[in-house]
Amino acid sequence: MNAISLEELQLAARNHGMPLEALSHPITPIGLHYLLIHYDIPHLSPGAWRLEVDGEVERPLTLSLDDLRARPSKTVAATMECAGNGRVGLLPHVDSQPWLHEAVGTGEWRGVPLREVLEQAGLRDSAQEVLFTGLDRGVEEEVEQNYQRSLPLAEALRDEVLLAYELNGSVLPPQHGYPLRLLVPGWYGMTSVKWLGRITVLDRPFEGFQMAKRYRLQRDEDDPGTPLTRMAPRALMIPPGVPEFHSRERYLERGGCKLRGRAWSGWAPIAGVDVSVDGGKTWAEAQARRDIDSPWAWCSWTYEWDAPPGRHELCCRARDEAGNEQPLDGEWNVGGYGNNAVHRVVVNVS
Ligand SMILES: Nc1nc2c(c(=O)[nH]1)N[C@H]1C(S)=C(S)[C@@H](COP(=O)(O)O)O[C@H]1N2
Ligand SMILES: [Mo]
Repeated sequence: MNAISLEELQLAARNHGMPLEALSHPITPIGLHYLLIHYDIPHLSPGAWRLEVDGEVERPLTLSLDDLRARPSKTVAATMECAGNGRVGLLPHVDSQPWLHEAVGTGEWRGVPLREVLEQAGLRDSAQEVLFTGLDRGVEEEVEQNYQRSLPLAEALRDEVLLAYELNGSVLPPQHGYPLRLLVPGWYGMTSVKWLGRITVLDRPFEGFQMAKRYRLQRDEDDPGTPLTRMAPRALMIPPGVPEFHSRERYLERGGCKLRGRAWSGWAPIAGVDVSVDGGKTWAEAQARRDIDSPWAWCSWTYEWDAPPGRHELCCRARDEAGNEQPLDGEWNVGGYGNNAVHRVVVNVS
């Protein structure tokens, strides 16, 4: 494993992951869902806050939180994962938020369908993309900026794309975007802009920092690369047994052990999950089951293992109905994105 710097530790202490034992919850409890915050969490007062909708629209809108809450709402259970999940597994080391596997969570998000707000504003024929501006501000590569991301119009108009003001039945917490965030189910988390202040309909693709410089798969610094969009398939395992405090290696007794975990893909439903109990030499199919009534949420899987004494490396691997499968090893790229190499857990059986 490669060493991380003090700067990376600083990021990791602010942006925590979901402890993998929390995979036992179908809906991740608030506080266990991972966090990724580029700058500071803005402190926004609900009375003064407004959402502006402008750009290529017939009728620009200014909406308060009460205006949004008064509209018909929709609830969507969706799994969200950071595009940098798995980054530390890539070599040479990529200097950024040092995720292992835990930058994921599933929320029950409630809000207003984005499409209905865009329809109220009236899209002009020139509309091509929708730009989302967060009210958080910071500096990256000497560029001072608000966090901004755009979506092609067709994606923005999908039924399940929400302007969310609730998570798991509670008011959206400050760290998850209070008072309002975008939710784009199926896509990596960077798309779901928090602390929304403005939605601007554009007549051309947005070329801002988080589109042009970040969240792209680049072979090297000169490669413009391709943008990250949907989540690649991934299965994770609840580490069985008990952990050793320092190394986090697992300890359990010989005999029947039910391995459990969850799997998701933003491209298509999960087609199957395979498990290896010998470090990836041989594989057998796990029982995968959709236990949340939402195509955007992860499914659960189980595998009956008769654990023999010794030290073993357990692995799990997901495939989806679009034919995507997790690789054994990740592919290095400049930003350290999209590494969905199989999850490996070392256990000591006595
Ligand atoms: N305004 C704003 N939105 C943001 C971010 C941010 O830093 N600022 N981080 C993005 C990234 S990279 C991810 S992975 C998700 C994380 O959402 P969560 O912290 O609610 O899990 O939020 C996205 N939306
Ligand atoms: Mo992210």
